[in-house]
Parts: sequence; C-alpha cells; structure tokens
Amino acid sequence: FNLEQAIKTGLNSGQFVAAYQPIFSVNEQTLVGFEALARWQHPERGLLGPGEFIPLMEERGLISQLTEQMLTHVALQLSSWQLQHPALFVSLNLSALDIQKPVFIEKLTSLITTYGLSADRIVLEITESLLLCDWQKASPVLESLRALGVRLALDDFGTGYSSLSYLHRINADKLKIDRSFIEHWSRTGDARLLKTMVQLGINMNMTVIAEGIERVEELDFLRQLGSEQYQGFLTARPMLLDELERDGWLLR
Ligand code: G
Ligand code: G
Ligand code: MN
Ligand code: NA
Repeated sequence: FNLEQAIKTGLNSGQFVAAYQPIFSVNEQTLVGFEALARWQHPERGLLGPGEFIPLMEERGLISQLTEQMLTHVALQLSSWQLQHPALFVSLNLSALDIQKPVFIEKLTSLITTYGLSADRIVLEITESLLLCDWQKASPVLESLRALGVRLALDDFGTGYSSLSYLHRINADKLKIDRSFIEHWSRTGDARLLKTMVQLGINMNMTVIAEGIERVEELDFLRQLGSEQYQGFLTARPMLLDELERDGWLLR
C-alpha cells in the first residue's frame, strides 16, 4: 500500500469530501454556521480523518489541491443554502503551505464569482504557528483575503508559540478557544486562563468561539463568561452531507 499514490488517486477521483460540524450561538443555541473538516472516503479502508492524510499531503506538496477541493465543496454548499439559510457561514482550515504558496486565492476568487457568494460567509481558519514561520509572506496574503471580503478566524488560540502582538497583526474576526482550555477548567475547576482568553477576544472585538464543548456545565460556564458561539460533541459532531440532511440540521 503506497499512501502517496493512494492520496493522488483519491484527489483525482473525488474521494476527499467535507464533514460539517455545526456551530451554535451560546445564548439561543441556534445554528449559526459550520466548520468544514476534510474526510477521505477510501474505497477499501472506509472513512478516514485528517490525521491519516494531512501530514503526508503537507510533506509532498499536495495540500494545496485539498484546500482547493475543500473550497469547492464549501462554495457549492453555501450556494445551495443561500436562499433558505443566507446567514450561515462555513469555516475551513488552511495549512501553513497555503499561506506560503497561496494558489488557493485565485480559486477562491473564482468560486465567489461563479456562485455569486457573499464573501463574508466564508471563514478561513488559521493558526498562529502557521503565520509565524514567515510573516513577510503571510502579511500580503492576509491583505488579499481581507480585500476579497472573507473572514479570518484564529484557530487553536493559545496553544502555539504565539505572541499577543500577533492579534494586532492578524486582525482576525473570530477567536477560536482551543478545547484544551475548556477541558482544563472541567478537570480542575481552574478557570483563570479560559476566562482571560474569552475576555481577550471580547476586548479585541472578536467573535469568540469555544471549541470542544462536551458537557452542559461547560456550555453554562461559557455563557457566564460571555463567549458568543460554540461547537462540540455535546450538541453535534462533524457530519457528512447525507447525515446533515437526514437528521434535519438545516430545517431547524
Ligand atoms: O475532526 P477532525 O479530526 O476532523 O480534524 C482534525 C484536525 O485536522 C483539525 O485540527 C483541523 O484543523 C485539521 N483539518 C481538518 N480538515 C482540514 C482541511 O481541510 N485542511 C487542513 N489544512 N486541515 C484540516
Ligand atoms: O483544530 P481544529 O479546531 O480545526 O479541530 C477541530 C477538531 O475538533 C476536529 O477534529 C473535531 O472533530 C474536533 N472536535 C469538535 N468538537 C469536539 C468535542 O466536543 N470534543 C472533542 N474531543 N473533539 C471535538
Ligand atoms: Mn479548526
Ligand atoms: Na482548534
């Protein structure tokens, strides 16, 4: 079994799809959007998660193809939801190589035009470490994305080697609080960092999204802290399109 060859075949035959994890408002618990997460529908090995293919894709320079395919899936969905669910956003994850070699911007631009999408319904998730490697390169890329009108989310916040000054530079619209901070509070009752991070996002005028909510107590606590949105297994897991439709996620 040659993984690289199998990935190439998969990329050429539409085996990579998006799973969508619903994102909710903390106060009303209404659906506000989705995070699109890559899945590999392998003909023999079944449904595989990112851990099985993203590292090699990054290593062999194949990730830009995945990013373009994910953007295409997302654009198609946004366009099909446009009439009935115009306010929903979809976010997707970029990789460090996408920032260093931003071929995806051309694709993104043409998808927005082709489907007549509101660019602000597209959220690109970036991690601090992804920008850290080469700010000289990252900065103009973020500029072009801003000019396009798409939104930026800072993902896994607080887990990398970040400097707070990056918050100024990146000027993201959303702050995603990593699950480890919520889990730490759940496990130890120590809320100091979690509280501070939510407050930091609020003070920076960012939409704060808490990730990995698994318990009602966590959701209640986030409401107290003022986090605006959340995603987590408590309410919904990432789902393929057929499951999303079968379970009526778009009708609620
Ligand atoms: O649910 P989950 O196992 O899907 O995702 C694991 C990790 O893989 C997440 O941290 C996410 O950032 C990353 N990931 C998921 N989908 C994509 C994608 O399309 N592109 C990139 N670069 N990373 C992704
Ligand atoms: O790094 P990123 O934020 O892109 O990762 C999203 C990842 O978090 C996906 O792998 C998704 O399946 C996972 N995830 C989402 N909600 C939960 C949750 O409530 N608990 C756990 N353990 N993982 C979650
Ligand atoms: Mn993410
Ligand atoms: Na995250």
